[in-house]
Amino acid sequence: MRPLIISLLLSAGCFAGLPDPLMQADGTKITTKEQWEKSLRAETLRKFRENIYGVTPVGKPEGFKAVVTKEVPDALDGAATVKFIEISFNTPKGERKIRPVVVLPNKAEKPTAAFLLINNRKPDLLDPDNPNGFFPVREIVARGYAAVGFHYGDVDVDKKDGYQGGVRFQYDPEKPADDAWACVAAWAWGASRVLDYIGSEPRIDAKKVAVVGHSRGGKTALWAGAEDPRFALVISNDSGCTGAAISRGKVGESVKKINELFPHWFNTNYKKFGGKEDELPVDQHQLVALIAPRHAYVASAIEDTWADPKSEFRSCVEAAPVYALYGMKTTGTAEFPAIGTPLHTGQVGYHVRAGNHDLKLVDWQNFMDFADLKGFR
Ligand code: GTR
Repeated sequence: MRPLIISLLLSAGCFAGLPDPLMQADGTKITTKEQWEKSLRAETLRKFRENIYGVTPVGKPEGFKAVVTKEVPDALDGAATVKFIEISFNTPKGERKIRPVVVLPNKAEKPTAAFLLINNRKPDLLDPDNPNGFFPVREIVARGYAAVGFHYGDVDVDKKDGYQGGVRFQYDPEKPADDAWACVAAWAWGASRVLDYIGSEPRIDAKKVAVVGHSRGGKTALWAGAEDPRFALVISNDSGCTGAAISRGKVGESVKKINELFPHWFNTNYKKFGGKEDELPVDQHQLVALIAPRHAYVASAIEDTWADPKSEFRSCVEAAPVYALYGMKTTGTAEFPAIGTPLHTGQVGYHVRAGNHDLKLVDWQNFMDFADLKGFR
């Protein structure tokens, strides 16, 4: 007979040893949402800040202004109004600007829900006159939603040696502290600033904003949702390592690899955990849990083995105990679904599609189906 502990580990599969999202430092488990909200949620968030994404030093900045620089009332053959916005604010080292594009459905009779895309690819994907599946504004507007997008490069520079060109440098010293915010946290902070502007846009219902990101943008969307409870829905597409995918037992990209390839995305403390995932005080299912009781959505592509679809799905399953405190389920099943069979019945949606690493129209159609079902429209 195997010793009990080994049997338990084997029966739990390769995700054995995950931190229990309900466990407190004193070794007892919480049982109510009040306990989660009063202390354990903050403690979990603190661990993610300290060990992975970093501590963000500022909220809505001084001198925050948002102006419409151009407005096209009859864009997309009359289906939409497009507004080009310039957000500006002061930092200890000068001004910075974020320039979102806002596409509003003309047929709407009341303020609509919106999808806010963190664009980590070419800026021209945000151009409403450039039809593309990464930011399919025509389709979003046709379904009665507003589409808002901003380029992450407005906030921070996605380069190993880009520190001095980004917003972090405008607030932080020459050499950032080991737990200081890194790029992902800075981009997430930028998404919150765009949400600040959305609060003043009369044609959008700011209580119904979904933050969306793909890949590094998907990691950013999750962190934005964890840090900013104003996001009602948090959507991560193919976010993989240090996004939705659980790090323990993950295949494809590892903590070690991501820190080597992209040291600027996460803080210095995170570098200690390369090859030592078991020593991380948290794992990524707890990031999904930080979004509770709000809606979350994780999407994967079956050929994207670098991101690891099964580990992405697993975080939705392992976040379930926190959603259960609210009487809610996440995906409602621990069984990995078939391609093209989205799981949309719970508070956390999931789908895996055919093909490789990308954000496509079919992903968006699923996000909008989910939002429709959850009363965003
Ligand atoms: C990959 C990287 C991933 C992912 C992606 C992207 O090469 O290893 O973590 O974020 O890039 O952002 O496109």
